[in-house]
Parts: sequence; C-alpha cells; structure tokens
Amino acid sequence: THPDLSGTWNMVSNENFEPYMQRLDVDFATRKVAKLLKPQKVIEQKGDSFTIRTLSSLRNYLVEFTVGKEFEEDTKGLDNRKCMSTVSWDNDRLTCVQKGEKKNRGWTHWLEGGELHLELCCEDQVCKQVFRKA
Ligand code: VL7
Repeated sequence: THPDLSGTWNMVSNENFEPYMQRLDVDFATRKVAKLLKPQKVIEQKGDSFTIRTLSSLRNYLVEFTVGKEFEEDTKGLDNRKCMSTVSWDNDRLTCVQKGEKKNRGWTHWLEGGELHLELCCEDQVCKQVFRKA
C-alpha cells in the first residue's frame, strides 16, 4: 500500500528554484517574481488517480493523471512545452518522467516526517521543495 499524499500543503522551503526555471528558459522578469512565491499544493489521490494543483498569486497549474498511464502534458502558463509524461510509484516515492525537448526532466514526491517533499529536475538542475499540511 502506497502513502496518501492527499491534502492541502503550504510551501515552507524552495531551494534552487531559479536555476531550475532558467533550465526551462523562463524569462528573467518571470523568474524574479516566481522565486518569491510560496505556492500551495492541493493533491487529490483516489487509488491510482491523481489531481495535483499548484496554486499561487501569479499562476495556477493543474495536472491530472493515472499512475502507469502515459499522458500528454501541456505545461501551459509555466514553460509552455508539451511532454509525454508518465507517473509511477518507486517504492514510497511518486515519480514523474517528463519526456520532451528537455533532457532529464521530471519530479518526485514523497512524505517525510509528516511533510511533503518534492524534487523537480531539468537537465543538470534539481530544485528541492518542502510543504507542510495546511
Ligand atoms: C509546477 C514552475 C517554472 C514557470 C510561474 C511560477 C508559478 C506556481 O510540476 C510541478 O509540480 C508537479 C508536482 O507537484 C505537478 O505539476 C511544479 C511549478 C514549477 C516551473 C515555470 C514560472 C512561472 C508557480 C504554478
């Protein structure tokens, strides 16, 4: 049985977000504003079906998927790319591979000490975020 990531989570830390955005070719002005944000994660997990909302004053981003089923992801409002994305459980970690123009792109979520952790990768950059239950 896998961990339940459901809930509303508030960001408490965000390391290396700016270099990650830079790898995604996010423009300077957007990066300066985006790195000040403390987005909220709202996760609904029902069996293998997930809805993940990333909410902030600048942008909201929604992704819906079923574990193990590849889907076309449009990162509209973020870096505006299309990826073929697949999310799977790697033991207790929920891992997404985002195949597309950018190499080594993806993310991993896990629970640790009651907190929600997230690593976001693009090429050689890793952004590390931690969220606490709202
Ligand atoms: C999504 C943003 C930088 C553009 C705006 C910043 C707005 C709030 O992929 C993500 O989460 C996964 C796992 O939880 C589910 O989609 C993170 C935010 C990363 C990348 C691009 C900056 C413009 C931030 C939406």
